Amino acid sequence: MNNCIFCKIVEKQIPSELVYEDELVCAFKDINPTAPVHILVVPKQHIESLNEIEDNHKQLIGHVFIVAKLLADKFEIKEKGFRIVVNCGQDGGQTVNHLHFHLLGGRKFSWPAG
Ligand code: DGP
Repeated sequence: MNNCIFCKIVEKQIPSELVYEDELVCAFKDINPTAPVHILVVPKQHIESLNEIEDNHKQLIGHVFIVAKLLADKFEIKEKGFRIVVNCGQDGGQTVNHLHFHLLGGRKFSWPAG
């Protein structure tokens, strides 16, 4: 946790392009965007991954999706559509071990995921 890059962003020890913040989450632009809109919605609490969520995180996780929807509206991707991605673990492609939700939009995505 001490060396967690997202904890440092949450605590403003390192800069980010912050687009939203409240008592539970913050959201900032991904440093390596893969779509015209690529925002990370991040719980302030350090949770390593989706594997570590518990019953007492239900409100927090629900809140993340409400914030993501608000940001989709703010960044004008709500009407055409968007994607929310959570990478979990090695095979899931997770590279930062602090739970985060990718909000992606502004282009058409393919399926299945690569
Ligand atoms: P994931 O692969 O799902 O763990 O995604 C991690 C994302 O975090 C990746 O798209 C790049 C982004 N990222 C990594 N370090 C930083 C950083 O220091 N600042 C910002 N804004 N994004 C970062």
